[in-house]
Amino acid sequence: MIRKRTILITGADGEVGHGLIERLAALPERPSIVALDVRKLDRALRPMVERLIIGDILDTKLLETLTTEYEIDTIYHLAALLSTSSEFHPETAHRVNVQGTINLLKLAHDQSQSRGQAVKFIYASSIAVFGLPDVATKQAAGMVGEDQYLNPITMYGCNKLYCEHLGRYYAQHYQQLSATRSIGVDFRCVRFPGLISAVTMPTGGTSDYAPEMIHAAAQGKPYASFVREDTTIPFMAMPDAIHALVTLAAAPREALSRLVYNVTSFSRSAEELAAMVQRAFPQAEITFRPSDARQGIVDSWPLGLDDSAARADWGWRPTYDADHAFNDYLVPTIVELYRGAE
Ligand code: AKB
Repeated sequence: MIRKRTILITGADGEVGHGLIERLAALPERPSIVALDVRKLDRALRPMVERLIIGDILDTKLLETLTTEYEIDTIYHLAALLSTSSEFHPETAHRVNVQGTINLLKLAHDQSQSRGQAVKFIYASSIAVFGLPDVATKQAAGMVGEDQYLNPITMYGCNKLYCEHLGRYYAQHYQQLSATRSIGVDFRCVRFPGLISAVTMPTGGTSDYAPEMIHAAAQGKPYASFVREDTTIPFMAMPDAIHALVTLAAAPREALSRLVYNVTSFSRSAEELAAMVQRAFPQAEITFRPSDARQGIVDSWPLGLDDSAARADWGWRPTYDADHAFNDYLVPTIVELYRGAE
């Protein structure tokens, strides 16, 4: 049987999955996409994919069936339980975030053997892999490089950091003692900052105060931020996150000096974000009611990321700085979104 060459996207109905499907479906060559998610895919995206599978990345039978039907040349592995949700269900998070990733790395390996070519494995990691011990250290550290402060304090952060190592293991050492060496998992990973989409809302993250603030204002709802005014972490507008994934996937392997890259766009405090939201929506009611637990998590994440390796190796540049993101992407798109909902 001739198998159809395809791209597999896990977590396809999540925030990043939405933007990625739209971006890939708009390419002139219109690649075949198999979308996998535990939820139904947004109706608007369904015509853009070859096949939608409602299923679990822990279901190895399902994954095996996929490999017999399709020649998967690229996997975008986006499915995960985010940081706040993972703290409520740490063992479940470990299963989904770690065992789910191993299942997909194994699938990538098996596919590479059957097609005789490496399979690209694009992995979405996070600033949650970092763990700064206190706010004074965070202030002093400033922009953090890929190999610094890797002491995550959340299950999600531990899972992401370990999966980065698993990616390296499957890419470079898997089956190192067997007679036939693995052809290859071409593992490539970006560490995202907090992401802000104008068209979807995150669920269960700890950087969610930024998107929640702006979406609430656009709907005329009051918003109480769960972090302090001075809380600062890096952010990125969703189109730049998609741009990072597809640019890294397209980069020639020999240009990549690392497997894991920081990417970032702008760092702003919660108070600065609130001021930007208020300028766009003067009626916005934003207050600050920090929660100790979630505050502690964001305080352990860096103020900013050093993404110079991504810039040097594969030409990474965000399109949106903070003003451009607010004025030309977030505000106009969100206004349109909720106008449609009236
Ligand atoms: C979260 O808050 O858990 C995510 C992330 C920073 O990875 N948005």
